[in-house]
This record gives sequence, structure tokens and C-alpha cells, in this order.
Amino acid sequence: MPDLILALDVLSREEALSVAEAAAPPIWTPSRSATRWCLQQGLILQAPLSEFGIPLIADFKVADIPNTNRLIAEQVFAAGCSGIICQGFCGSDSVAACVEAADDAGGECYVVTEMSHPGALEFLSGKNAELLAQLAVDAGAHGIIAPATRPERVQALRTIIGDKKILSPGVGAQGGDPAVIAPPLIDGMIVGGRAIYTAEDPAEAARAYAAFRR
Ligand code: OMP
Repeated sequence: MPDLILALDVLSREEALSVAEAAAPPIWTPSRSATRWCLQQGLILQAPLSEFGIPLIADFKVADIPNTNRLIAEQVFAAGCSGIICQGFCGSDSVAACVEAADDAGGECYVVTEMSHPGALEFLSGKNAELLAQLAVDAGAHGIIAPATRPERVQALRTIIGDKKILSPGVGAQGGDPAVIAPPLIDGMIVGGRAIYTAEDPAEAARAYAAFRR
């Protein structure tokens, strides 16, 4: 029964709000959905997007020393976001800083394990991704990011993280098949992205993804 998470990677505040307005009704079911929103806009969009009543996950893929990670994560949660995404490759202390900030704020921290794009196969995949998944478990993270473009890898990572959450990007523009990546494999599908905000009718595109929520 996955959440739908709208990747709002647009570059202007106006476009972000217009896409959010169109896509929010089809994807929003209170307490089940979340939107993600774009790195480029930083925290500036938190306030207007919060008016839609949809939880916001800051996809900043934070990747720094523990102190800097903590400062970023504290700002994210102080601004009202419910979750943050961080990279795991900086090590367990850096991830722990984000997890602690999340715990203090009653929020969630997700750790990127295997990425969805082809270049991920150079470093962020295979054994490295499995180590990152184990690191996420050991650090007490609330879940991981794993690729809709490689469902068999999501399955492998699931065996490591047990019942922690998996949020999965890569359907639509990157070629992942939402029917294959649907439950019980994942907990949240990160949907367009491009498949929604470049669609002629973003509301219709969002409705099509909502049909995969079972
Ligand atoms: P589309 O490809 O346009 O659907 O966008 C996918 C979204 O998911 C973008 O915001 C990416 O930054 C994000 N993402 C990936 O595409 N692959 C990953 O491995 C991880 C992420 C992420 O952390 O969200």
C-alpha cells in the first residue's frame, strides 16, 4: 500500500505551486501520501506548499560531516518538513546526525542506498548499496531510497532492512514500471518528476499514478 510521493523538481515557485495544485488532489489521501519537493528551491517553498496539507520530505541528499548534516537537518525540520533524505556514503556518524535531528523533531530520515540512474552502477549499487542499507539500519534511519529501475535490487535491499520503509524513485521518465515496483516491494513510490510536471495535464498524469495505489 505505497504512499505516492510527488517529486517537484521544477525551478520556479509559480510552477511548483501550479503543479502541486493540480497533482495534490489525485495523490493526496491524508496520512498516506507525501510530496517531495525540489532541492533547487531550498526551504523557500516549505511555507506555500504546506498549505496543501501534504507532508514534505526535503530531498537534499545531505552528504557532509556530522555537524553540517545536523545543521542542515535541524533547519529542514524547523521549517516544518516531515522528512529528510541523506546520502550514506559519508559514513555512519554523518547519517546518525540526520537521524538524531529527525528523531528530535518527530520526523523521518531516509538514506540513499542504490540510485536509479545508469551511473549508479559505477559506485552506488551492488555490495556498496547493501553496506549502505545495513548502515541505515544500524544508524536507526526510518527507511531507504532504492531504485524503481531495478526491482530485483529493491528486493535484495528489502532482505537487509526488514520492515523499514523503502521509497522508490525512477518510474516514468527513467523507465521504471510502476506496476512492477508496486506493493509489497516498496512503501512509497516517488512519482513524476518529469512524468507529472511536464505532462500536458499534470492532474491526469497524477491520477494515472494514483491508480497504482492499492
Ligand atoms: P523523475 O525521473 O523526473 O521522475 O524524477 C525522479 C526524482 O527522484 C528526482 O527528484 C531525483 O532527484 C529523485 N531520485 C532519483 O531519481 N533517483 C535516486 O536514486 C534517488 C532519488 C531521490 O533521492 O529521490
